Amino acid sequence: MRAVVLISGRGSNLQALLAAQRGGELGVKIVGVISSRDDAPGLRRAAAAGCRVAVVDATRYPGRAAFDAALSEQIDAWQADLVLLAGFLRIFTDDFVIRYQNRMLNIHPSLLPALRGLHTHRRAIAEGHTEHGCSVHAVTPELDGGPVILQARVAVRAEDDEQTLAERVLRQEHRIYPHVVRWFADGRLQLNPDSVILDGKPLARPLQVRAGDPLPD
Ligand code: NHR
Ligand code: GAR
Repeated sequence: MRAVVLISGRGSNLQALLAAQRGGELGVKIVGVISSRDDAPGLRRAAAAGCRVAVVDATRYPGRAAFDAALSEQIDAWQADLVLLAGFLRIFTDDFVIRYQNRMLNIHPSLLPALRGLHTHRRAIAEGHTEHGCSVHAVTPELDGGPVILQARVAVRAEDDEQTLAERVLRQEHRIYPHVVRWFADGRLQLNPDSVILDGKPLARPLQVRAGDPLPD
């Protein structure tokens, strides 16, 4: 199975996926990495790992539809079976999402449906949340609204600031994202527009782990 990873920045989730691939634990081959920014540090990680890279610079397209068209041209040239968003910062048009419906995943830094959108750590602290975390979900046209597969819960500490909280959540992102990709690769996970099937059974609610706990099989 062939996966393409979409990034916009640092690329630490990409790095976690590449590490899992190297360890034989990912189950899919990352055939290319596409960045929406030409200065994304993640591009260097991809190149260092021997991955093909492409830049589809969002600032060079007149609108979302033109950007998405260029993106899908590259994804399709690489014949991706699976599209993985990893810190990707551009909202897609419905047409793009529908094209990759049922084969596109995202890692989002909150316990969805709480805190959709950006700056989730800052908002978790500002709103006084005592728990925070991250979610792997199927991408649907509704922003951060697709069915959630696996979440990791992280306690918010009184002394946390945006950065310390983000660091602890990020460590969990790096655990749960490769794990869910493996389920997909093994044919255990099927994505539908408003449900996900794991091992033949619809998930009534997301699977959850706490930060220290082992991941579900
Ligand atoms: N597109 C669709 N249609 N549905 C989803 O669920 C998507 C998506 C595109 C990206 C990732 C998401 C996240 O994990 C994602 C999910 C970007 C923004 C955003 O506001 C929000 C959520 C996510 C990604 N982007 C601004 C925009 O106007 C730009 C922000 C910037 O460039 O700094 O595209 O949180
Ligand atoms: C991660 O925390 C990811 O969940 C989040 O941005 C960070 C990217 O880090 N994604 C979003 O907020 C998407 N809008 P990375 O580039 O090191 O993987």
